[in-house]
Amino acid sequence: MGRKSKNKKRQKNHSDQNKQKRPAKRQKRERFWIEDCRDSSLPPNVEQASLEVLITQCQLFDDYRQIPMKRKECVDIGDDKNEDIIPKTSEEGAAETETSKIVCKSNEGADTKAVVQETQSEKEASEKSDDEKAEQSKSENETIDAVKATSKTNFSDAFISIKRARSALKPIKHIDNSVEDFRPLPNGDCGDGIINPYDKEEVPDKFWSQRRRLFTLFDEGIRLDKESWYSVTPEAIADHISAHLVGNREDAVILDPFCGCGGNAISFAKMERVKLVVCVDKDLEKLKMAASNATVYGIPKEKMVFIHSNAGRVLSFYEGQKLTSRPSDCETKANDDSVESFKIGGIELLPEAIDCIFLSPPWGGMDYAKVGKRNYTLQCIKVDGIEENSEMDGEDILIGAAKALGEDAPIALFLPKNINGVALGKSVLRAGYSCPLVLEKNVLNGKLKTVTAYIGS
Ligand code: MGP
Repeated sequence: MGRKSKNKKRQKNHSDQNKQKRPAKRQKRERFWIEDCRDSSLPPNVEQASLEVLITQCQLFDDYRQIPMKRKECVDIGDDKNEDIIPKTSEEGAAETETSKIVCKSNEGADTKAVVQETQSEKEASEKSDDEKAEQSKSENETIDAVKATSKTNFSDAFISIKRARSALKPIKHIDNSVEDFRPLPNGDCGDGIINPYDKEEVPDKFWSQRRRLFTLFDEGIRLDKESWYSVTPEAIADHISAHLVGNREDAVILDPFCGCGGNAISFAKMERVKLVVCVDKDLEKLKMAASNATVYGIPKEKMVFIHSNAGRVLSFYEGQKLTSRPSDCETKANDDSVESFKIGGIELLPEAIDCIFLSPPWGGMDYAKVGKRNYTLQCIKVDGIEENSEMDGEDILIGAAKALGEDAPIALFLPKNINGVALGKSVLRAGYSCPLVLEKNVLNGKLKTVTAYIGS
């Protein structure tokens, strides 16, 4: 073999190796709280002020460069249940965690505390001498006493234990490097030759090139405003969340208090077993776009209702899944408006009962990542309050949703990948829940995109 062909072969091997390494490199860069936090266990007998966070993972795939999809009839998106929301057995846990020091930092301003625990695998614990065991139990008891002493109703010192379900331990699948590693061509051309027609300040090329990821039927007339271009949930993720939240419920009524241009609401409405999606937004133009987008997807008119109001206000009208009050003036009524015969109006259109709530609040624009890779909390979310000129944060909204639904009814909360699970766990406790909080990593084409918190059942 000549030197030239040897060199060529070496170059080819090198580029093949690089190709194989690329996904691993990318994963290394993406170390958010959810990736870095370790499993932990609650000290025994700490019942008060404790919550388990169970980390799961869904791996989804799409090909946003593809030829536009054809209009489909309204189809049931099926029983895409999270396959294994099962905590690890102690054996699996032992294999994973061994002796580990767990440092879960919560970001609660001046209250910021590190919850430091020593955990031991059961196997190691059984091998310990009696003295060591006594010493360990003494220190555990001291920790428990310390927690009990400092525990307040605001749960700032609550123990939040972290466990990973089997799905979260599965390696990230990389089925098609050409999709995962695809970078848009200049001017947002995603390979189909169509360049970004918008002002790049309004719609950056990155979002234009991903338009068919947001809505597979984008080319059939989907309408988005500036904010929605960066905040709509990609359809593959939206469909997965819908199936998970609705589960086996028949004739489900879903409340979506931050409907925006309708990505998630349409996904819920596509499900046959969903009876009604109640879409709320404070921006009437967004609601009209959502209704128009629902038409593109062929959603029957009776399956979606569009309500011009704000999230906190609408939640305050429900208690234990039932509508309890409705101000008589109905001042938010939007002139019996309608788009393509979908009903658009005010709070007079609220149904008497709801089953589940899906919360996808604004995260603070594209700057949500600036707080760092593990410091996003519900307090970072700011939305309009119930009263005029007042403000609520994400935790207030969660508390409002929990009250609106009552005991253990299901809420899904759509969050950024830099959410801190310990701080979120404390918010969930403050909202009155004590069941495990499921934090699902939404991995799309091998990349962690978003996190969905499922609370209640
Ligand atoms: P992204 O910031 O574009 O992350 O948001 P990505 O694609 O990982 O970009 P990179 O630059 O980090 O590589 C990812 C997804 O989060 C979007 O597709 C939206 O679905 C969702 N999202 C983003 N924002 C800013 C919001 C928001 O404010 N509210 C809601 N509900 N969802 C958002």
